[in-house]
Formats: sequence, C-alpha cells, structure tokens
Amino acid sequence: MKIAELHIYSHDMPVKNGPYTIASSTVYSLDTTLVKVVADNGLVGWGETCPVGTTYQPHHSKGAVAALHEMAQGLIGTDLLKPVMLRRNMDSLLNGHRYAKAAIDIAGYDIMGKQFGVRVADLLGGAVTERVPSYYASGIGEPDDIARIAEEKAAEGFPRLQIKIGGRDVAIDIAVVRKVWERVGGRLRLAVDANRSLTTRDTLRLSRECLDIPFILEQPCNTIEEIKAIRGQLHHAVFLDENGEDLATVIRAIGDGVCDGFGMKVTRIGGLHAMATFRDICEARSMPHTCDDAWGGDIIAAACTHIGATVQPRLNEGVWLAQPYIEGNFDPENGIKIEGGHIKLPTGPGLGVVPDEGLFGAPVASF
Ligand code: 0XW
Ligand code: MG
Repeated sequence: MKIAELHIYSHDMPVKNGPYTIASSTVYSLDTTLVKVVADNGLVGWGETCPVGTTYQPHHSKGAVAALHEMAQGLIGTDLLKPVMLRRNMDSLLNGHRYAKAAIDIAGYDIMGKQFGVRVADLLGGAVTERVPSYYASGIGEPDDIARIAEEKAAEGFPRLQIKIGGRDVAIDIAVVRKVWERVGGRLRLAVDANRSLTTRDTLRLSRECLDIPFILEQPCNTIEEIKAIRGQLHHAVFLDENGEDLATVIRAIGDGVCDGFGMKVTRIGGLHAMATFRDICEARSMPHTCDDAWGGDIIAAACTHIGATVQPRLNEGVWLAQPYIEGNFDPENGIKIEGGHIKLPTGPGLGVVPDEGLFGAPVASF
C-alpha cells in the first residue's frame, strides 16, 4: 500500500474567547496545516500540525507547509505499511522539521488502521482505557479569575489543571497559585507552567513560597542547564515540556536526572511512531507524561487521544486538547470532545475522525 497522492491544506482557526496568552506568546488565531494522503488502493488518511504561534517552539505554520512541500514529491511511492521506512524516507529528504513530518506519520497511521480495520490506539500497542483523562490549561491571569476557572474545571470533572504563569512579577504568579490551591486544593492535580519564562531566582522563590502546595513545576526556565543548576534546591517535581525536543534529548534529560516527567507534544517529537517510543522510554524509567499537542483541530486531537489511551494509568498525566478554545469540529459526527474532563476514544478504524474537507477550501499544494 503506497502513497499515491499527497495534498496540503492551510486552515485558519480563531481562538474562541481569545486571545490565549501564555508567557511565550499571545495568540488570536492559529493557522493549522493538514495533509491528506491517498494510498494506491484508494484509502485516505489525514494528518495535522498546528504550532501555537511563532514563539512557543522553533516551529511555525509557514515552516510546516514549506517542509511538507520539500518532502512531498519524494514521498510518493513510499510504503505506508512500514512506518519506520516512512520516517527514514522523510529523514533522507529533509533534516529536522519533526513537527511537519509528524503530520505525514499521523496520516500513515490513519490509513494503516483503515486498511486493517483497527484503531490507531491498537496499532500503537493497545488502549488501556476508552475514557482518556484530559487536563485544562488556563491562560495567564489574575488570582481571582484563575481561581474561578479552577473551581469551574474541578466541578466539570477535570482530574488535572495546568496554571500558566510568567512574564510578570513572580509575586503575582505566587498569589495565583495560592488562590487556586485555597479554592480547589486536593480536588484536582496541579501543574504550574512558566513556558520557559522564569529566571532561576524566581523559580526558587516560587517553589520556596509555595512549599505546602504539591504542584508540578513545568518548564520553569528557558534551558535544561538553568533547570539543572537549581534542581537540587527545588521543593517541587519538575517536568520538561519545550526542552524535550527529540528522543535523544529525552534520553539525556532522564539520564542526567534533570526532570521527573514531561509535557510532550506529538508533533514536536515527530509523530505517533516516535511518541510510542517516548511512552516506552518513560515507562522504563517510571516517568509520568502528557500526550498533547500545541494546538489544532480534530485530527491532531484524535492522534493525541489514541496515544494517550495507551499510557499506563499511573504515568498518564492526561491529554490536552485545544477543543475548549475552538468553535465547532472538523468532523461534524465524531468530532473529538472533552466531557467531564475526559475524552471518549473514537471507535472507528484509524483515527476514527473524518474531517469535512469542504471546511479547508482548495489545497495549497497537491502532489
Ligand atoms: C497547554 N499546552 C499543552 C497548550 C499550549 O499550546 C501550551 C501547552 C503547554 O503545556 O505548554
Ligand atoms: Mg507546557
């Protein structure tokens, strides 16, 4: 079963009740990139990659389109039943750009699932749950506003809340964390995500002044080196997110004892094949982790949900979806939704979602 056609689409998604603000970016609308892969037996698979703006990671939407453009012609004829070969072929055509390659990898899994009549979760090792835990991520906000959101999300059934901090006086961030804990302490698990923005000085102060609050400190500083320098003085578990750039870095970070877990993005690591390897590395060292992406619609949401369904429950920190910030779904029938803080694993073959491609207009390129 070989790649016969490849179509690239760009689609603009305004942020519902936007903008969405994190320390590294403020975004009003996100430009997602979709790929439709058609196999020589007529089966169709979809992939998606959607950087959350231009400063969150070294990824941007125009870069995704350009990278896909660069590889597309050389991918025609590649065997879709051999995901390792597909990855090697992509690497032979373009160095790096895992976030763009991920869209092809996801489309490949979608087609493979359809060919064998099984779900992507089962191709990735097997679902351990049909109801995948999610978590809610706030934007940057004032203590009362974020505490109100925390209260709402706890009531909705989210098992975990990620509070965004950074880009201002750390005293305000400390007040946010304390207010949230006062309101919902013990009702959901907390992660405090600075998105690379804190100095080591402010990270130490945050941890020291919130000694009694059991949160995870996510990506506090810009580099692994900064985190490593203060790791021994912190009172909180540390997760890497943006710094977990590839499998080699993940292995190095675990080996160096720099972190206690990861926020991981399916596209950053290179797609579902690499994500399954990451999951297994984490399992070997008992590292909890998320299975997220930075943004995007039903295709990437389904991909994250499928891999998230295969993670051992004690290590599963949840699947974050942009869905609460997006109006509508690409798939009007089986679109991915968070209900009661959890996501129902789609039942159809492959990703189990079929986008209404009329939403995307004409492809920006076809091969
Ligand atoms: C909360 N997320 C998963 C979504 C935003 O893109 C940022 C990200 C994170 O944890 O950094
Ligand atoms: Mg993060």
